[in-house]
Amino acid sequence: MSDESKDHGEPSSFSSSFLGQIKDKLILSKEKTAAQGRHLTGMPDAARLDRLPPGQHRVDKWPVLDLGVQPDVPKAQWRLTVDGAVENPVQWDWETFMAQPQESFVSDIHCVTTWSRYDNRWDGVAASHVLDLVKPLPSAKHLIFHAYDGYTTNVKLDVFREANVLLAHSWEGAPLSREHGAPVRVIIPRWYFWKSAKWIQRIEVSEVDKPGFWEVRGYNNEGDPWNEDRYS
Ligand SMILES: Nc1nc2c(c(=O)[nH]1)N[C@H]1C(S)=C(S)[C@@H](COP(=O)(O)O)O[C@H]1N2
Ligand SMILES: [Mo]
Repeated sequence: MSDESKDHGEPSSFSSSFLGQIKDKLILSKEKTAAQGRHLTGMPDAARLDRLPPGQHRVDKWPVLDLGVQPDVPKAQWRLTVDGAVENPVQWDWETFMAQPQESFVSDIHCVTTWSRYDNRWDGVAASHVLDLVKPLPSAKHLIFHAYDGYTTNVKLDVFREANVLLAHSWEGAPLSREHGAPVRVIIPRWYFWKSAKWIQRIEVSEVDKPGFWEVRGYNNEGDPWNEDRYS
């Protein structure tokens, strides 16, 4: 930098303010990286510097996307099975599910079809609580969600274990509507929304990966909006 200021014959005040600008840029980019790193461990979306992932636009209304079937699953008939490569498989009815510790999170939705919706408040049971109970075998690395409409989607076990992943029964303080996945859906805020299965019926813990409905039809096997993991 001192060479540069000499070459241009600028007074040292130019040099130091130029340095200052570079420093600010460096700090800003490091802060961004740190913000995104913190996000991985559950930093609220609202605290991010860059909140809109690349290629996304913001919407206020919550769109509905599914395969054209919106199953009607009364709470009395609803069951959730968590099984596969676990020590303690469980099957919960509605009362047992609601008797688990309840958590509340606010997170953004990012759909691969390019809409994002900020600040959604979810209530439900934390994924980490479910995993603590069923105890996946050390060899288990994958999860496959099975839904009442026949939909499936897969994630890595470690993604499901993250702090703000939820089996949600409520949105904005009211029970989920049927079209959005009642009585219970998965919410994985850090991934594109196709990974968040509506009308959840079974969570299969697995040693092998099993790509789901969209994953075998050209969608990415991962789904990180910040990495634009859209299509494979
Ligand atoms: N059971 C089930 N879950 C599903 C889907 C589906 O078709 N069936 N679609 C996925 C896709 S592609 C998206 S974008 C979101 C849409 O959720 P929403 O309708 O509540 O916005 O649900 C995901 N989960
Ligand atoms: Mo989607």
